[in-house]
Amino acid sequence: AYTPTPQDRFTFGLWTVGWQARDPFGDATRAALDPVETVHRLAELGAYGVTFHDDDLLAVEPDRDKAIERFKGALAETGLKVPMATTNLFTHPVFKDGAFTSNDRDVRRYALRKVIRNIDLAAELGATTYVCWGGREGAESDAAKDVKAALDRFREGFNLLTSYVIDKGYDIRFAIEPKPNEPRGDILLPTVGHALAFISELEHPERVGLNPEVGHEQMAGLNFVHGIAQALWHGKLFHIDLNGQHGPKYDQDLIFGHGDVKSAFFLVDLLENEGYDGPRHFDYKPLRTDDAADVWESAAANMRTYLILKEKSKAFRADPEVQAALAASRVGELAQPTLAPGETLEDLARDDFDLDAAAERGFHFTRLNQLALEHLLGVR
Ligand code: GLT
Ligand code: MN
Ligand code: MN
Repeated sequence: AYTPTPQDRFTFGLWTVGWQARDPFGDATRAALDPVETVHRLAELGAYGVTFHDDDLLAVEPDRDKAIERFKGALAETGLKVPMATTNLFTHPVFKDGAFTSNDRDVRRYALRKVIRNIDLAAELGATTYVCWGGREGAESDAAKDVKAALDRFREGFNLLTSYVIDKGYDIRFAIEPKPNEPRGDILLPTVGHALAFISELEHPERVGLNPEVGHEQMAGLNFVHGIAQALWHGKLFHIDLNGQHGPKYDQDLIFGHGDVKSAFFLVDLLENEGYDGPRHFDYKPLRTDDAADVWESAAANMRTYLILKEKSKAFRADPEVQAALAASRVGELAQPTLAPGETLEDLARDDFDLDAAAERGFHFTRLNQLALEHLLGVR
């Protein structure tokens, strides 16, 4: 029942299973993975697709043309899709002060060229989402970055890129991935909310949405489920990075569900019931302590956990006690407009409202919360 199939639309970045586990304090604990092997392994595990940074393709074959040819071969052999691609604008030392918002204009121009080259490949491979994670777009000192100018340059970058895909006739939309900090002390467009506001200032806002990541909002102490609900409300959930995180600390990129599992449950519940139809993309890192074989177990664990939570969500929604509890908590009443059709503010004055009685009414949220927990713990 928890065996994934391509219909589940699970996707993985090459850089996830391919992470060699270098961290700021230690060397790699695993060998480089051949993207061709990754494609085959993911297909065997039941994934739908694979995503990549331009540089990920070069993990074992430095010649770009040859690397692309080998990658295409693996895709053709397995039927794996490429729904999304992105650019590495953070590893090379040239990006130490960012890419689109580097103080160095030459770097900004190089970054745009690098993105455009990979957009052409993304379009060729059929990707419809292009993710932009502003890895090093930020600062450690408020004196070092003119934030208003940086946002101007960020906007200039997105305006140029959206015009480019429109001119080329590419069926590609951009998805901004917010993150509050790491590797920079502070990163621009740090949360879902900041990114949503930024998008409304663009020339082609309809071409730009979000790729929120579970851990990135949770690093900032924010409620990821609420962030996703608002992104959906704005029609901006173009893509999603699923993983796990234990609250505000460094970016853990744990397996999906291996962080805040209750939040993961309500996230799956939201995605499955509120019409998100994009890929379920895992952006996690296999533990540094895992060996080469464990990596594939960890990839499978992401999908299995998602499918378990999906089943839990169905059982939760179908449970008559949950339905009664939802009604008792008047959750559905919030969908009712506050004024009836035709009513005006003047009609409010005529309300027959018993202030004391309303103040006394409880919402019974404890019961709901406990029911959710019991479903999650498998005792219902
Ligand atoms: C990097 C980052 C991720 C982003 C990737 C896209 S790169 O691994 O930690 O959150 O989604 O650039
Ligand atoms: Mn992350
Ligand atoms: Mn991510």
